Amino acid sequence: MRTQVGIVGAGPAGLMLARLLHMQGIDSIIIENRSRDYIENRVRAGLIEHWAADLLTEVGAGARMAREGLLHWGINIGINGDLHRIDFQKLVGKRVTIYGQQEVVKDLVAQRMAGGGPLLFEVDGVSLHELTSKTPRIKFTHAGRAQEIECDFIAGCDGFHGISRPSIPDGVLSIFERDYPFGWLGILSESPPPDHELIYSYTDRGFALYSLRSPELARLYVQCDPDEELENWPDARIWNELGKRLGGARKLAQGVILQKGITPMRSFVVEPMQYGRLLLAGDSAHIVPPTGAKGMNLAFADVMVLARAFEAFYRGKGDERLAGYSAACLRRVWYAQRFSWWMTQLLHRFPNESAFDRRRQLSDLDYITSSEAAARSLAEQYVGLPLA
Ligand code: RFL
Ligand code: PHB
Repeated sequence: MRTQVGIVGAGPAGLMLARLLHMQGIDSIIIENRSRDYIENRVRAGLIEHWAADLLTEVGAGARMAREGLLHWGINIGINGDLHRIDFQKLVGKRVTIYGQQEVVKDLVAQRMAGGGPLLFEVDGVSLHELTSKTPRIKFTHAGRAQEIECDFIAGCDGFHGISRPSIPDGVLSIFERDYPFGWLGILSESPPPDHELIYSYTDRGFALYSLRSPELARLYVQCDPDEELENWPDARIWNELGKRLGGARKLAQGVILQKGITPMRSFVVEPMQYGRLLLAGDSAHIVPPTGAKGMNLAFADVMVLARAFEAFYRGKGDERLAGYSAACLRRVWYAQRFSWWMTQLLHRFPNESAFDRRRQLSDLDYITSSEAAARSLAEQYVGLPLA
């Protein structure tokens, strides 16, 4: 097989990149190691920044989001049970959209299958070759047959555990990372959420987040130990902890738990996000802790920059933009890293924290919930900075 851009991974980054390229008449082949059913049902992110929701609409994948997505013009910060609203509409005139990542994936897959170009599921043994040549290759097996794609470029959109980043020789990438001494236990529950908007709750028992997928479907998280076993969290313990961390200002309805999982928390960046003709985008190049809800949005931002660089190249404007891809992305990547780290360290309990640390967190929370300037800064970053 032969294509202009070989895309490894059919997550938000790979699917959106393929769509943007298709709209410019640039060919791509997407290969994905999981099944269609698996990627369409993997519960993950749920919050789309203002510009990213507009992007989904612009690429023609926003119709169902417009019907089923929920527009949120603010969030609530709970401080030991007292709720404070951050009003995005008043502060920055923007909103975020609640719409599950797997729904975004379904919409982009459906669009691709309806005539956007090849998308191969359940490929095996993917490996990348000749990355510094003008014809890099992807080898894999599909339906029992060995396959090879000759490309002009390879986009590594295969997430944090993919093979693209590890295909770059040792010593080329600088790695910046931080682990956090806690994780999130997340559930999807058939019950109305405690509020129509999100509640980020700081409490002496630890952090909790009350989110949703629809008015009848709650997405709830509690801070837990990073290596906690799920069996230590029977449903009754989860509900008890969620109830205590919500405090008295709202009521917590319980429901059937449809999904349960533990997410470790990590900040991670590689620089540069490219090697020869392999360009990394999304989680393959960087991970943020979920507290700032930035992961999927950052994946979209990367591929916007990447698609523009490919467009310049194929329009005969040279490879200057491709050469500058990493530098163009990293500024936004580090803004999102800083914001996600800041939200995380602000809201969680740390194992070795001192009384000073707790007072400092409370003072910071007091500041963002009482100073308009501080609230505006939070709001501006939360709804998503404009693309450069
Ligand atoms: P993905 O989504 O991981 O997609 C990578 C795809 O590549 C496939 N793959 C391979 N394919 C072929 N060959 C291989 N060798 C392959 N190895 C892997 C995988 O199967 C997969 O389909 O990466 P992408 O596209 O960069 O997208 C990133 C986002 O998925 C991620 O940043 C977000 O989910 C993070 N995140 C959130 N982001 C937000 O913007 N807002 C949120 O509210 C938010 N909440 C979250 C989150 C992530 C969470 N978890 C579970 C990690 C909440 C949670 C709990
Ligand atoms: C979610 O709804 O899954 C969600 C929302 C906000 C976050 C993280 C996750 O910060």
